[in-house]
Amino acid sequence: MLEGKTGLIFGIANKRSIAWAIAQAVAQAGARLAVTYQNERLERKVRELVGQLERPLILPCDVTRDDELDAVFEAVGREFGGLDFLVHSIAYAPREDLEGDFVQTTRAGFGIAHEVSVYSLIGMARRALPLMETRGGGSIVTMTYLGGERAVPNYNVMGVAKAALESTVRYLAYYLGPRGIRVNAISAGPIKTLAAAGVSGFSRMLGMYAQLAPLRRNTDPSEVADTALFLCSSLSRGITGEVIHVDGGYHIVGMPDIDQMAAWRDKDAPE
Ligand code: 0WD
Repeated sequence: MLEGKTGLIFGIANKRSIAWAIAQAVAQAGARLAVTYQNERLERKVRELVGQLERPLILPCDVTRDDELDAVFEAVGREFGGLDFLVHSIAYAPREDLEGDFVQTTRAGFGIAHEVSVYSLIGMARRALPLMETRGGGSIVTMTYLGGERAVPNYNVMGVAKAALESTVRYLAYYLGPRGIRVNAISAGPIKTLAAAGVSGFSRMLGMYAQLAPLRRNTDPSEVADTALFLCSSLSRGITGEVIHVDGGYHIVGMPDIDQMAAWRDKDAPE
């Protein structure tokens, strides 16, 4: 599906990262990849993982640094001569802003959550634009969560950032569409990763999802990766500005089945 295509993936921290599942799926489909790691702390792990792929380009990038973003896109332009797809799988908020009373959200926490998790997508899209135009268009995919549409306990400022991210997807799609570039988001159900560990009560959340989602199980990273593959490929050529939920259908449930809830409470409610 992606034979002869090139992609750039941000957000691999370790083997559990959603970005790593996506990297494997798109590489399997034939794409050549550039990936980034946030800092030296993560470099070794990312090199080990990504070394399994075919001739990867591995570059440092803290997305709060314009010079590092510039260097990544310059290297990709030099090596690949263009870019067909970009995956943004990055988010951050200070831990103290991911629990407790939302009204206590700090100015600094609000700012950093939006800078890292939202503005970074705009900065990447701007730099990707000329590289994608040389290919006659491209596809940009980012990762979001239901906490951007509904209030979810403890997700707090990250939910506000995800709402901004989803709006950013629509604005980017609107402005980049005439240049042949599509921009979409995947709204994934909870998956146990490093970032998820920062959300207070995450394990209980996994239990809830498995009980309440119509598919009655948690989201597997490979399901998210296959959707990303679809969005990066020409199979999705008519789709832009969209948020696709890959969450076992959890987001469509208006009310849980009361009998099932009672059985769950009696038997196997999560700790
Ligand atoms: O349940 C989940 N895991 C879900 C995650 C459900 C729905 C959506 N998502 C989203 C996240 O919000 C994020 O946008 O998926 C995306 C990827 O998250 P992930 O795969 O769950 O988490 P992880 O493996 O930790 O990758 C995110 C990485 C960071 O990891 P840590 O945990 O070290 O903060 O984003 C990177 C970093 O490697 N990152 C940065 N990269 C460059 N510059 C920066 C930065 N400033 N900050 C964080």
